[in-house]
Amino acid sequence: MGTSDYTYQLEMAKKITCCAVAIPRAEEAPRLIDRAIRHALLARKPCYIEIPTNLAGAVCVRPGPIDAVTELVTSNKSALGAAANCAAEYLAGKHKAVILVGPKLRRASATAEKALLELVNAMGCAVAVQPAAKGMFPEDHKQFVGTWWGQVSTLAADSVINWADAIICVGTVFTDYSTVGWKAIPDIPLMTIEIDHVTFPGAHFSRVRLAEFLTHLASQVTFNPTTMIEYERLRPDPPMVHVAAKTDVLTRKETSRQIQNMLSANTSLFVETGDSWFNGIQLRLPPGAQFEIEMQWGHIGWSIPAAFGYALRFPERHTIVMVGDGSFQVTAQEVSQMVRFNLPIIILLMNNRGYTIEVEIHDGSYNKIQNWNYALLAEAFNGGTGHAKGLLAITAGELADALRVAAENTEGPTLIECTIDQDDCSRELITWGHYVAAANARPPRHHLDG
Ligand SMILES: Cc1ncc(C[n+]2csc(CCOP(=O)(O)OP(=O)(O)O)c2C)c(N)n1
Ligand SMILES: [Mg+2]
Repeated sequence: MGTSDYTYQLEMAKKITCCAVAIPRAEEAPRLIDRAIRHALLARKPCYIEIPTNLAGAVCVRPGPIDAVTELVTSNKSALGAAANCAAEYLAGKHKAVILVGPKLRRASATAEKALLELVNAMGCAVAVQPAAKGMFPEDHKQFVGTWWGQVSTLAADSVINWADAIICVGTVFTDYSTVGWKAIPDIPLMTIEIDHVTFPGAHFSRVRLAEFLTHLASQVTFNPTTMIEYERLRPDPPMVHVAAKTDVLTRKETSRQIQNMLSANTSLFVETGDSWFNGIQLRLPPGAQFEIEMQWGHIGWSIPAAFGYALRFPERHTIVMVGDGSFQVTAQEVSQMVRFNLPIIILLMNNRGYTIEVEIHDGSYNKIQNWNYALLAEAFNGGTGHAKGLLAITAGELADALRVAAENTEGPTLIECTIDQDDCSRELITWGHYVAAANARPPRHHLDG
């Protein structure tokens, strides 16, 4: 550090993007920029292009046709056919097939969700989603059986997944978070459809694109509703929802009840790491509603800038963020950008005075944080010209009033601080936290290579 080495940022970007390039000379610009953009389009992930200020205006050679950059990669035909044959073998003799949808489904291609629906309708079996894939399969579909998240599953999805004799995994990601501390891992042989390959017990096929494979499979599978018939017996009754009186002190459950009533086809809901994950996963998404969650790393502070970028791209959608006080403090200044661009994002800040999720995983004094006056802070960003509103809700009635104010504020963000008791957290968070804590406390593995 502190030397005149200007490659640090490129080296850092290489670790967190699918392709990172730095343009050293103008004549290399077309080749390197094309390469980075091609990678980004294919992987549907960010790339990094570094252009020195004194090169940005330079003339470069003329780039070729853009098709070379944008053309899609299709499956290798013989690999696709062979994988389909293997799928028929895998499903032969199985009676209790289910489909498990993971977050890579949407990353695979723009047509992947539609292709999945074709397969689901052709198979007639139960369909569960992983938590990070919530919203990638319509929750009003008759074959939707909930979020499979081991002990903290919704709608009893675990009862049917644990009973299955074949699981078709589509874009799944198994981590300590999605498996509840490595507890919820299917223990039967799986068929795994990834973005560009398919794997079976004993066979692997490269260059088979996910959406193409799903469509192909849809044309050859046999309809078998066994897992749905069983699920209809297991499907839990709708929960009895208690409606708080206006003067009742606000609780987590009452906040969720009011948020549930706000959701529409036009809502895009962002849920941040913390109890907001669990509160968000429990909500029922109406058709058309979008759900965004970052469960790969769970880095706190993600939701505020992510919602800002999203609202710029989709101004017609109604963006709502559920975020905890601790996470909000990491990137609070990005509210300033929402104010600057007049984005009517609603931020529901759950103030339970600390890092509650961490209390359940590993408690200590570091889980306490300085309390802020969040409503005042949001309005501080106005600086005389902005239209942000900051409101505090201590009772159920105050939250309802604040949501009405938020709906009318179309010129800027509205932050509603929902004050809840420090111990008011979801049962699911506590259960999940205990298992993840146990997994994280395993003795370290000793590496032979030292
Ligand atoms: C960048 C980063 N730093 C630290 C953590 C560890 N961490 C996970 S959740 C969390 C606290 C979340 O607190 P809050 O947003 O208030 O949510 P709550 O659980 O209280 O609802 C922390 C510190 C992390 N995941 N990412
Ligand atoms: Mg908190």
